[in-house]
Amino acid sequence: MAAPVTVYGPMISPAVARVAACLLEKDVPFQVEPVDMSKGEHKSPSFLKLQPFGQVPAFKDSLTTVFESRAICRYICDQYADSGNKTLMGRKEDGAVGRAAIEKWIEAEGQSFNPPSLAMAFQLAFAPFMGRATDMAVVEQNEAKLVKVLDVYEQWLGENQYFAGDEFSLADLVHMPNTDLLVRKTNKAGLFTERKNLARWWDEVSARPSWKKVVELQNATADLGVGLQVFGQPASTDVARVLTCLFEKDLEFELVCIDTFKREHKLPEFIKLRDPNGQVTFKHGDKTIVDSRAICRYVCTQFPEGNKTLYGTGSLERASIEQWLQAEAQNFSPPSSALVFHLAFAPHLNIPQDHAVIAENEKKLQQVLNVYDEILSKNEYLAGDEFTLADLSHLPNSHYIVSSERGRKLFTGRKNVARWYDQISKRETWKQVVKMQREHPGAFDKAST
Ligand SMILES: N[C@@H](CCC(=O)N[C@@H](CS)C(=O)NCC(=O)O)C(=O)O
Repeated sequence: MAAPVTVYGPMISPAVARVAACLLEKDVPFQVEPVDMSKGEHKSPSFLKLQPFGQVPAFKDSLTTVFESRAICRYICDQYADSGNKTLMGRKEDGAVGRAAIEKWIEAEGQSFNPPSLAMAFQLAFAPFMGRATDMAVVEQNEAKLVKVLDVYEQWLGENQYFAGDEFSLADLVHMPNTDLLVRKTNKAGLFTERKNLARWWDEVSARPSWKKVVELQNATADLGVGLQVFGQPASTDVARVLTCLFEKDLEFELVCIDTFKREHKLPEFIKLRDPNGQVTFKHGDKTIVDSRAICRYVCTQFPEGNKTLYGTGSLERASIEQWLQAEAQNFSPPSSALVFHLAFAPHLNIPQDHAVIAENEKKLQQVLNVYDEILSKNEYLAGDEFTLADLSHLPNSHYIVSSERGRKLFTGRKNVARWYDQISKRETWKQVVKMQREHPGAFDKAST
């Protein structure tokens, strides 16, 4: 038997994962030769001898070298026919008809499924890690194409357990890497999980030991980090709150910029006037949390490193922080969110300012800030002499309010509040968020176009 087998490329590449999954199904031992794509190793003369287009994966055993992930999989099935899963490429007794039943879906995957699903996975899962902005227009165009393909799949999988009939085959396997990326690394899982038959199929195929091992190998090389993801626009106050907390905790994360401003009628939701969940989604591995303050609490309790006093160290401190976090959410946020919208956003969006709403909420916020001023005359920060989540939580709305002259007076007119805001807004972590807001202007961007 030909051995040893080498697969060249990073495991997080879906095409590399496809080959690894096939080798695992076929029980063929292999080694992975890392190719550092960030250093352009896939374009080096030695790699081009294995893969003339300079793409991963490449494959080598003692008999030959092969490139193109699907061609590699077919070769593995033929060359290692007697090993592992012997029906991956059909049963011998089913002959050409059985093979054709598999081949047609491998082609459908390569021609119809792969282009849009890979484009989406690239934009949503890879681009942020490469320091590139997600191009939502590309995502939308490809989603429209993918939906049509998935509608066909949904119907087919309603009548067939697997793509080629009753047995798991290479036809299923080739679809798995891109599906896995979209389900686990983006907010587009619903494309699969909300289609009954596709969801059933995905549950079954992704539970196979071979695929679990691929995921394990991907996690071990951790190419896409530990799996902290924030979905939303930094310009959103909820997103800004979460980003500041992640920076304070010195955590690496992936930001997936979702364009929540697309439909203008949804704009008021942006500042959370009605939507209790706000505009941010946070993922940590399999966990998903949607409330910005709940996310901050989770991050602080889950990750002890970074700013260690952000959420207090004892129960008394924690209680004190909690009472101000509640005050922010219950008393400060409603009037300040209304003012953020009418004072900071409406002028940029050519929406008429509602002066009655401004006056009403200004009055409410004045009362809240009077209490704050009193407290801040005794304490440096809201919960004592240390900057905590309680202060942090106030930053996003305060920032937008002080950006207007009328709003600024609410802060500068109160000596202790002014001193406090000046201090907390100078934190490096917050400056980083403001910089991100400038780079991803969101609604402000739409307003200027
Ligand atoms: N059709 C090829 C596609 C391989 C491919 O797109 N590889 C990507 C990584 S997933 C790559 O190497 N991209 C770098 C480049 O094209 O320069 C296959 O299935 O092997």
